Amino acid sequence: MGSSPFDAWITNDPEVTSLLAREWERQTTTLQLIASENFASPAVMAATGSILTNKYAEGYPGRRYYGGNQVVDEVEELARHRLTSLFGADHANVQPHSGANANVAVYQALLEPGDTILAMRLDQGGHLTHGSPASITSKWWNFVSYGVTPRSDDPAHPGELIDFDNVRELAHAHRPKMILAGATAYARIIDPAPFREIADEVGALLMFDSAHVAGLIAGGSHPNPVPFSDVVSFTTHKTLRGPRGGAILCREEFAKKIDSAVFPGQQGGPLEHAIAAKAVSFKEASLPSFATYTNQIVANSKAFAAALGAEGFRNVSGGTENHMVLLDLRQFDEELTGKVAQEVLDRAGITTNRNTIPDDPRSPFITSGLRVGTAAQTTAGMKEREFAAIAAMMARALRHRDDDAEIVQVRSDVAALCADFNPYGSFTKL
Ligand code: DSN
Repeated sequence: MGSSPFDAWITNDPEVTSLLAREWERQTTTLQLIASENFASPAVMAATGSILTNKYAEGYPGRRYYGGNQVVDEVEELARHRLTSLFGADHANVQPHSGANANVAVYQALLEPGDTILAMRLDQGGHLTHGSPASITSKWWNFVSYGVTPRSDDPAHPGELIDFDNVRELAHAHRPKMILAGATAYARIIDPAPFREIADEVGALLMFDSAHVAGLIAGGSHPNPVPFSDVVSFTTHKTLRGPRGGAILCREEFAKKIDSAVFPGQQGGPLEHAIAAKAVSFKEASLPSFATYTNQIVANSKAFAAALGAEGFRNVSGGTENHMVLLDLRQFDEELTGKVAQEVLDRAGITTNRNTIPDDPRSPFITSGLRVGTAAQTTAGMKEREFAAIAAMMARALRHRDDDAEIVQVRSDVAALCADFNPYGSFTKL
């Protein structure tokens, strides 16, 4: 069993120590292909586990409801400054505990209950907080949903791309107060320019949820939505590779409303240890090495998509331009569901998540799709060659899913690959 350098801090709690050691082992000996995950740096993890966890700091720098916040004020100011510089934004709020909190705070700040928001439908690639019937957002606001264009068998025009004619038509028909761009299962670049154009045609605000691609934007691999948007929300732990949490960027005119919606509107005391870790990650994301990293993420995804295609999987939207590949499993095997594929791959040491695909005939719990991402294993140093090998391992495990010996063999090949690409390799030697 492996051990992390943090274990020394908690040796008086063998149960938790043992659980952390097991998770350390899992993360470093199996493949992490969940598109929304990454390996945070040791510096980010150290700040997350720092003394700042002890401090109450309700309010904002210079306007706290508790004493003793001299240092915390500097921490949060540093995080805000680094973030506005990174994306060229007027104002940043770094307090949201998560992306969901950030999104709800934006709606709360800029809309009245019942106002209309035009957003991407969950089963077409949108997020729960984009008005899913299961989310509180759909109870408080009136969501109208756009989707993607129909699938086509013409490789030059594969379809399953954001349907801007549909966005424009719905915007003119429903006159939403806000148009929301951004997705959670969409493998193509989301161009903010046509969204801005449509928002201006109908006098709507434009919000861009860049949770998945914030790192790709910071690294210059994707267009920056900030100059086009009134508000940009995101999580800090996906491609941005920071601690688990959320953040909001906005134009100066909305700063006061956004801040009031986050605190006291949504949250109480901010997690200043997480904010310090966010500050660390914003600095990391501003370095030239981060641009190299995000370009490699995209190159790896393209190689992965091509290799998966060669194994018989269908790439939804015909390929990828970001950190994820969304697979339609039916072409590989009509009987194979996303649920079964995820479970088989788990047994083989390949961590993925099942996902609905556009017009999926199966339920969100079963699905016909699988979502895989390259951000985490790219952090671990993997390149195109390794992703081609992973595609072959996935196909092998899924083809032989009823053969335990074959699954054990794939798991052993996965472990051998991971041994050469441990994201915390040098760290474990401390
Ligand atoms: N659940 C996250 C994802 O995996 O995309 C988004 O919140």
